[in-house]
Amino acid sequence: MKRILTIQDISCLGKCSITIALPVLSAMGVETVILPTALLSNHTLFPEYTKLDLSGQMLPIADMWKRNGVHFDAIYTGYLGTPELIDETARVIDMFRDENTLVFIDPVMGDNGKLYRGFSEDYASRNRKLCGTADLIMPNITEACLMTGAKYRETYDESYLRELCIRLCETGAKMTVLTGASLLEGKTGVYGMDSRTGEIFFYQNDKVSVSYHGTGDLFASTAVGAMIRGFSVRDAMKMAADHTADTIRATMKNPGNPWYGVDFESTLPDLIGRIQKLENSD
Ligand code: PXL
Repeated sequence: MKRILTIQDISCLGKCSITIALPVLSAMGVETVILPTALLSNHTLFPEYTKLDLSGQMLPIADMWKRNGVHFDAIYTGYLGTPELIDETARVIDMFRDENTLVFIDPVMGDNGKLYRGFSEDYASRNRKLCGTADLIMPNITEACLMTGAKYRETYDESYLRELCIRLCETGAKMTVLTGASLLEGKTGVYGMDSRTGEIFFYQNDKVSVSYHGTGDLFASTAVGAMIRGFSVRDAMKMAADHTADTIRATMKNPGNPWYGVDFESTLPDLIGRIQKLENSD
């Protein structure tokens, strides 16, 4: 079984980061080791939250793993918390990376043209540096603009997405996948570029009109899980986009209306089915 290390915060309430990555990756048949960067009472879209910075723990934990001879097939990072935590994360990646370790970075820091609460421009520039070390990065359009200095647009055409990808490839990341990228009215999906070949790829599905917190984390976890299970980047992105859209639709049916997160639990069986179906078609 492949082993992945995911480095993100733990938000105790409000499904996101590790509380999505761990169950999703486990369900996909990947051994998932966690390194929490911070412990929050709840995610930062609630009116208030507590936050304990765990930077003092990260290197002692990583050192202990090193002493115990652990190897990771992949490292996947998401919301980290502070510029210093980004630097600590970079150090942990350096400690464990070898030629067989894939590094996936989701530079979680904003949406709808704005940084999330608690982040400054410094956070964006450190994230840009971290992205430069990745095999694959998965920013949304807001995060892409924050890291490249490009102007954020609500409406755009394909040349805008292509330009963003070119600028993101300039960070040094081997592959860039823009999430929440729309090529047609009523559609959304991914638009990516391989920096080594300049090859473009995209996938679009129907846009669901509501937005829930944590969908970016569900998308990234699913895409990473599929790639680790051996699917091509294209197949992994398609699976993640379809699965995320289905999960949003399932969440809409919940009469409890969980504004603080998606009902990813209800679609885990479908996700396992997707993995098995693609595996059987090989
Ligand atoms: O889903 C991204 C995310 C992760 N972790 C925390 C957050 C957010 C987005 O707001 O606040 C703590």
